Amino acid sequence: MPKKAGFVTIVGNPNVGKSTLVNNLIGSKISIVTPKPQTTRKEIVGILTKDDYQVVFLDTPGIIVPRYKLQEVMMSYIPQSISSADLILLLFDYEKRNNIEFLIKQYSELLQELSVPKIAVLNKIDLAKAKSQIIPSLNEINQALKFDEIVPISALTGENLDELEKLIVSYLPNHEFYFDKDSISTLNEKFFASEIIRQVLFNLLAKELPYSIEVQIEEFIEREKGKWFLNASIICERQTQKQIIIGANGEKIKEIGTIARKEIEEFLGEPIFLELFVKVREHWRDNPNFLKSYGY
Ligand SMILES: Nc1nc2c(ncn2[C@@H]2O[C@H](COP(=O)(O)OP(=O)(O)OP(=O)(O)O)[C@@H](O)[C@H]2O)c(=O)[nH]1
Ligand SMILES: [Mg+2]
Repeated sequence: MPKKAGFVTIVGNPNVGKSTLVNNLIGSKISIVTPKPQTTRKEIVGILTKDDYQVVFLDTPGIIVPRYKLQEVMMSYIPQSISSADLILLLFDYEKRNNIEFLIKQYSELLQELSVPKIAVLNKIDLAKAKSQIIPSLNEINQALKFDEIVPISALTGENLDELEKLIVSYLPNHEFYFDKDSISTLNEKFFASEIIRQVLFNLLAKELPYSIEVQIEEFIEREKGKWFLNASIICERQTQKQIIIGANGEKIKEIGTIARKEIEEFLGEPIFLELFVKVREHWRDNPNFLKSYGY
């Protein structure tokens, strides 16, 4: 049988569960997930390989109207990711079902121009009290725009993901694998380590502060014997933010470090020594030079 392979771009509003879906389909936590919107900031590549197919998922930042340069750069990744797609998944959040018609109107211009197949995915159906409750939302999606398929799922519980995977594969072209069958991403360990720290910061810091934060791995030293050594900078915008991140008597930064170290160790499968420094870089989110140096 000829092999199938292709690129599947996942788009949708912030917080609809795009990264959760990629992680669950691939079976690895490669894209960070938090309860806060705008968690994903770059295109995250996740590769699923089975005997006769390879799906290259492109997870993207949730679509928003940008208010500062970082968000502009985040949004610039979306047309890029879409242009390499063999198939588009547009995710909707069942919790936000009252907005579906409005959302589809927003997306229709973007989607109608695309010649590749499009699957509408209604996520978080575990939140419906009864299965019958999701039918009106599916109908609404169906009436608002022409999709090739409409699939209800729960990325969290895994409900209907096997069916979604089968559908995705049915739309893939016959093609040789793009990547080694053992690779799960094109991104490196250093990047994943910085993302894990950012995930911890999103979870531990209140409201708006995570949006002013970036993480840079300054040193990443693999050792044959003994613990690997990682040094990371936590970049924020103001001195007052730095004080919050460090906390009274350094309690907060200690907590951040402990949790991040454990999660990075789990990801790398190696014991590590993690050193964290907090730096202030005023208005980095609006500074093209800082953004560039942080890989945006
Ligand atoms: N109940 C429920 N929660 C979900 C489901 N999928 C994702 N979530 C939750 O929704 C929140 C956002 O999930 P993410 O995967 O980070 O969402 P995202 O679309 O990648 O968000 P951005 O990166 O900010 O655009 C997290 O708290 C997830 O646990 C689901 O199927 N059911
Ligand atoms: Mg995400």
